Amino acid sequence: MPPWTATRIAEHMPRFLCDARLILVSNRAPYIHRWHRSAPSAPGGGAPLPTPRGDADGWGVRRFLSQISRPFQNGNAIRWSRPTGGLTSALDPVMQACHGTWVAWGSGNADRDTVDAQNHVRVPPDNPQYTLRRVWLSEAQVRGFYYGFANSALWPLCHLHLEHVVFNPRHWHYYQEVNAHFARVVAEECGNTPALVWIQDYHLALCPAYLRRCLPALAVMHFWHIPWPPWEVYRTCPWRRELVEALLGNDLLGFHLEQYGHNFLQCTERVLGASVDYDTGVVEYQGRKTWVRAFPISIDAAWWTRLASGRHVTRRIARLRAQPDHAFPLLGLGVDRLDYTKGIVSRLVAIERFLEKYPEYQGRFGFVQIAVPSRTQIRGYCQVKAQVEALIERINKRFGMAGTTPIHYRYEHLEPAELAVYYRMADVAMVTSLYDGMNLVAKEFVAAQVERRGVLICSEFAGAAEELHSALLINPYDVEGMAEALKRTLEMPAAEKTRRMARLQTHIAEHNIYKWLADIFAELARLQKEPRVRPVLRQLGARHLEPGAEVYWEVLESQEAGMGRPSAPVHTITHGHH
Ligand code: GDG
Repeated sequence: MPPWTATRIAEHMPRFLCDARLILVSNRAPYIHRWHRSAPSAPGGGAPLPTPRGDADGWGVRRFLSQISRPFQNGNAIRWSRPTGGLTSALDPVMQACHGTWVAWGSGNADRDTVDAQNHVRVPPDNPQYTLRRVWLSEAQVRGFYYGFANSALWPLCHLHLEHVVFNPRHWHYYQEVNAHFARVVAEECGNTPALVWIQDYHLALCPAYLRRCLPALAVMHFWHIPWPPWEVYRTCPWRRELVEALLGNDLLGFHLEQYGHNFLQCTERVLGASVDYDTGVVEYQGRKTWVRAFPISIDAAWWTRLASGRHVTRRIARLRAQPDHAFPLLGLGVDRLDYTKGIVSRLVAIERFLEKYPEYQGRFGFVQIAVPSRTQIRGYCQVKAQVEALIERINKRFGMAGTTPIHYRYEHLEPAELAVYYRMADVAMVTSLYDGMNLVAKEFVAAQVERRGVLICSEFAGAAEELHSALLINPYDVEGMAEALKRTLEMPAAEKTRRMARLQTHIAEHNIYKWLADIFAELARLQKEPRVRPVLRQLGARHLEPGAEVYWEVLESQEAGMGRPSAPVHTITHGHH
């Protein structure tokens, strides 16, 4: 079967949904409007702004000309932008195809100026296809809900970093309040028409329960983008009962790995005494069933390969290579949000050990660390930034020579085209997460390796390691082992590098983000056929079909014919996280 593409998935969505509307719910929005200081040629006029960097990649910021009542104020203009996170760009074509509604926080300073009375704005702004419903949060809510409970309690808890966990009742209060607010908005959007609600991530754990209370018959599913911790860690949470109980408001709950799903099932059993069938991945609680499944997320691999193959990228590589900071015969790369879970400190310590142990590489091996500013209002993030920067200074002092230093540090947000330059140019990429749900950077590096010269070093504690078998897997707690892996990589014969990279590329070309979507919707279709499934979920498709027709579509048919891998129920422990 040819790989899944945006077009193919878009063609299938309406068939799957029949006349039910897809309502996607996430904290981050797919489009953001901001005021920009500019000198407009004529108010409301369409004179193009200079093309911003990266515009050619579909990521640029363009002037927003339609649907706004006040496009200019005191020489300011509203522009819109698209965050490029894998998730928003993958789900956008799906929403465009099925014309659903996306509910998300309006965080841009011009977001309120661009919505109608129902807080709706049609997007994409230059070719409206679906509705974005913006949710407004106060500053106190953002602090308590986003920086507080979501990122100071749930994030470190799920990543096993108990030293960073803050359980603060005020944060919890705001988390409940914001989740209830999201649920109210979603319920309003559902109205009386058939809908499928799809919630994203750990910011909205309570949303399914709140929704279930007001709309008991609604079909609700959820994807959890980070790990789910084992019971021994999860039990430290004062609200352990409320969280799992709320997530059982979902009909289908997806994780990246079977292990995370297994942990979740165990927590429902221990906290709630729910009845769990580990073989089928079904948990039953208070007369309702939730199906827990593993769907490893991926990237739009073809998009990254195209981007990295562009002439702009080739020219930029040549220019960068001419600079002393990038002129090393061997170049390593790290790309991360500056987050303590990504193991940047361990990675730098390993590089230091490598240069110390193998002095012949001093002056021959350089490393580019791209660190994207992230959650800078949280103490743990400031601490890790200080550690990373102190370590880089130390390494550069120790091993710098002849006007160059081994570590080149960029603390900034780059455009995807610039990321593609680094991905393609690097001889080795180091993904050293201490724990990571999946890690999309590992997959993007593979997709952008046009010449197949580079090697991926990947932490065995990143979800990506379960799929990327031809990477060099390392333990980020083992500094000596990482230093040795780096040496092995740099000395690996070219043929072996190409062979390994080709295998990785074949894998991600097939297991791309669109296959992830197809697998999730195929599983929903499969559940609708389950005799034990409650009628509510079944009616999503069945209600709208011709009598006798079945909710079959291509993925399901091919999987049943043994051509595809059906998504496995969560029942075995295959991943060695601890
Ligand atoms: C969470 C889970 C899971 C990075 N620097 C820039 C930039 N990026 C983009 C990358 C990549 C994304 O950010 C990072 O994704 P990761 O998966 O590596 O990590 P998290 O942000 O922690 O994501 C993770 C993911 O959710 C999806 O489920 O894989 O395990 O932790 O796409 O390209 N993008 C731009 N400029 C940068 O400088 N534009």
